[in-house]
Amino acid sequence: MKNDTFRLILFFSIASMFSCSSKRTKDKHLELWYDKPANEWMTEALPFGNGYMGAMFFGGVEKEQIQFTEGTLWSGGPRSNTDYNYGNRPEAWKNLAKVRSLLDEGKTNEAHGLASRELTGVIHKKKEGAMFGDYGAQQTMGDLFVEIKHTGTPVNYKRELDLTSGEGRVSYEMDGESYSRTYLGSYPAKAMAYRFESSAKTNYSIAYSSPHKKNKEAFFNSVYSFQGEVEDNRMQFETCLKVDTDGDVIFENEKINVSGARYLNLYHVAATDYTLQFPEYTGNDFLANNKIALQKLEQKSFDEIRTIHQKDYKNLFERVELNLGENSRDNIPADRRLTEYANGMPDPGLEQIYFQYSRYLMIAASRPGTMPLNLQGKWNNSTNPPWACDYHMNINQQMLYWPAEVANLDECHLPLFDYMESLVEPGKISAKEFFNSRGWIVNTMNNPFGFTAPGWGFPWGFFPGGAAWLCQHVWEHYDFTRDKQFLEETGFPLMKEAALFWLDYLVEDENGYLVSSPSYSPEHGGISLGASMDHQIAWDLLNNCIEACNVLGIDDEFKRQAIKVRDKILPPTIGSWGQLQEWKKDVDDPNNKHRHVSHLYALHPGKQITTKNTPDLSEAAKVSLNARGDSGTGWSLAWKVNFWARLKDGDRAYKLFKRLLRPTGQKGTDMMSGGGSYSNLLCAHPPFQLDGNMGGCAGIAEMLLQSHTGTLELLPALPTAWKNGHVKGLKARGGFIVDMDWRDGVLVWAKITGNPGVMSKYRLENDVVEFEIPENGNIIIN
Ligand code: FUC
Repeated sequence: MKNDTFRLILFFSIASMFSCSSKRTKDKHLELWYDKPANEWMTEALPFGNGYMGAMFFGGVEKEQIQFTEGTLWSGGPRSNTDYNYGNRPEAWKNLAKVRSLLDEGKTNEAHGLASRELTGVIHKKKEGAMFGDYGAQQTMGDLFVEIKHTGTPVNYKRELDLTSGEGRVSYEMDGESYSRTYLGSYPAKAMAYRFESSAKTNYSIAYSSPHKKNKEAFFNSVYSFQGEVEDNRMQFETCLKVDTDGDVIFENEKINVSGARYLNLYHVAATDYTLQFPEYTGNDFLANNKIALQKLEQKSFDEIRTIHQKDYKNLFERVELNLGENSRDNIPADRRLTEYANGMPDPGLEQIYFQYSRYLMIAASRPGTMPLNLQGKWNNSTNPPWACDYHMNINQQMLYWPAEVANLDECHLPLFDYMESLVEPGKISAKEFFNSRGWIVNTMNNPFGFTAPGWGFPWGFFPGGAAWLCQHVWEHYDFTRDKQFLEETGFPLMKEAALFWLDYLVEDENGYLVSSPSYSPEHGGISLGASMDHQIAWDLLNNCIEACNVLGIDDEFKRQAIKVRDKILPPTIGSWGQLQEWKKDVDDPNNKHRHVSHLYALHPGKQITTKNTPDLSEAAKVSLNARGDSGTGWSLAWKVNFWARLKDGDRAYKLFKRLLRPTGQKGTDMMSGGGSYSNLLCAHPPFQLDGNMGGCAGIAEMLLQSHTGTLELLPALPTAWKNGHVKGLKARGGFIVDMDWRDGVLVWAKITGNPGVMSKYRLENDVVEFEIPENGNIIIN
């Protein structure tokens, strides 16, 4: 960067004098609504949650179904089988040298055979057909069915999710009477709350249906309680419903019958005996937990509970506003909007709903003290869900949290860090058993019971880079929040311990570079000596460790070592057809369309490749991306949105984003190349996976604001379609908050808020401007 392109400016402006956004009113149209009940759980029902529990409501007129679960409810683990060994294969490392030498000799098939036999994790299946054995799977807790005893034809039916207040609703009229329902998940109350209202006195019948064994069922003092257990590991749980109504209540034949009610409030809690604590993962006093939650609800009205919920929700949700253009289609049901959008109808309102929906879902499912988001967030209706509804570390888990910082929800990131901390102890054992190395690892598939070993199938399961990739999240959390205490106490210890593995694992090749052997570019291309993704992840982790040492002023010896190793890692390489090589060997196939694009990690979410600092590598990334094409599963499309945004091609990113919004049904989609959105706007891998929603949200932010180079890049990849717009509250690395207005594709106003005295740079097109945050806490650009 030439010096003359810098200007040091200090702004002491009065924000409101220039603020275009001050005239703005809050967006009222953040609502997904439908004119009919849902038939299908996955594609139509609407999600809500309180962080701990996730639920979906269908909105049936005569019978409401509320499917729910609690994040800790799992089968498998140490209590399911005395042989459960966290996946580890004792002393598997004794085969490592042989696998490496076979790879050195080019005997790939033999290396694959040996690694498949010896470097894979172990699960035990007690039953034929038990897909995940003692690895287990996330479990639905069951369904609540509420029969509304009326007959007739509903008119003015509406089923909606209101993102501005964080609640779901159903309303209709029948025979001249009006009926309405409200659903919310309250994090402060640790409860879900449902309200049924009607102008006529109404009778209801409420039943809970559980796929799990019942130990005890009772109805006492208006509280229904069901205690049960998961069959294979005897994990205990309880779910309770507290009934509050102006009608009469009796409990008979396992049903709560309510008669003559104008209102019926149901307060719903659930807990298990699980604790996130290696090695037993048990001991939570779930009965006491539920009792306390119910006691806290005791003195409160539904409206009070609702007010507390909305305050908590809005405190997070309202931090970010996004306006991408005219929102004139909010009078149309979301399923129709989606179809018409795919048929070419511009709908910036739907695009902004998509962005805010992800933020809504994160607030609903990932709050301090809860389990982290899993593949389906906290929404799972099965005892045998796809991929166990687990924590997948070769793209999915990380993507789930991509929007956390930039979309101004950094508290929602914390459950991931608690989970990571719980993986260190088992992950160290796995590192020792499989690789005889220091440090902690995780591989592709992870459960809540410390399964940190490679998966039990080599091609998809071997990915020791998982922990290092997760560590990018703790570094980013620091970089966005500048919370040094977090870095010192939580972030750096995790990062350093993960780095130790790489210091031991990388081996020197014939040219003196450090390479990863054996390695597997996630789920693609076979066993290899030198998958680029491993090198890029290790580089990123060591680079962040070095920065962390500088920030904290500690650990000089480790820092020296980290620098030495980082600078010897085989760098990203350009291959024979101009592509970025996926492996050390130049063997990429230009016709390959695989959904994983792992070798572009350095471009996103990493920062080793940038358009400005490494233009040739960035061109090569473009070549690779063009070859892979514009199709993909849900998360694959979302990743491509982010890649193209980093390549500063807003129109291409937007094209991919539109594909992510392509309507798709439960059937007629292809498992491995599908992608798109169901009518409830949940992302279709297919089937439903939440990662695509979150990746898409992060991709939108990435088009509007980037900060990975240390410079705040304002509107770096604005698509032509988003001609005029406004965003408030996006976060940038360095602890900044950015608001922007643009007209005809050009920034007309921006405000950067930060701590007084903090200096940084912003880039607007080709101009780079240095700034220092003045006393009033912000600078205005116009
Ligand atoms: C990875 C991906 C699959 C799927 C699974 C949950 O293994 O390769 O496409 O998303 O995670």
